[in-house]
Amino acid sequence: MKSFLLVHHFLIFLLMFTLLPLPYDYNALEPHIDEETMRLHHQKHHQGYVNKANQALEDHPVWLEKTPEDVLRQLSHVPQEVRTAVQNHVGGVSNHNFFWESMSPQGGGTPQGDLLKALEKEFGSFENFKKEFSLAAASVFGSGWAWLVSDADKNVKIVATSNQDSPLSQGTDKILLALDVWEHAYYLHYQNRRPDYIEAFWNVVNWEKAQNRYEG
Ligand code: MN3
Repeated sequence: MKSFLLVHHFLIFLLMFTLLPLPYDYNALEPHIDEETMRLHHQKHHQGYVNKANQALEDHPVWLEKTPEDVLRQLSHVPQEVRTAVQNHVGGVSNHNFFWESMSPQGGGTPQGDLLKALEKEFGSFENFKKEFSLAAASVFGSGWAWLVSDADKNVKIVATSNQDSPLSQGTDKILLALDVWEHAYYLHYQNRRPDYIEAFWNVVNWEKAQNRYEG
């Protein structure tokens, strides 16, 4: 009986979302994204979403067995009494996971290969894609996200979402890039100048990761 209880508690412990470590140091994206913003954003904001996502699903452990991405893809099947909390907080967990990986200290430049061809086909040129993505990110009213996604036929598309809504809940096949345009993502360094922050993102954007996702 005692060992059963121990095993039970151990399993409960494992059935939780966790805060993934950043794939680089907090100061690695300086001067484009400053260390203090990165630290607060990851340790306080992202951690907060992890905690609240676990709370929201504590009475529905079957959903904690899934990845945050699978939960969001199946959002319409989440029990209704926790669906909004899951949309917000599991969304916050997953969206930030994509965001950290969308940046790299070795980032910037242009994509290559099939992804570059797909962007040129859809937007005419890479420069025009950048312009349209920046405009979509700058135009999000209030808090939200800009995304580069691809569908099952490998067509690329720019999407904007509000709050912590994920394109995965809207039938998107793959997320290639995520840009957080909540004020907490830039206010300490850029204050109200969201367009300057968006411009800085292009200096650290992780095209290698986006290409791997697109081709994978
Ligand atoms: Mn954020």
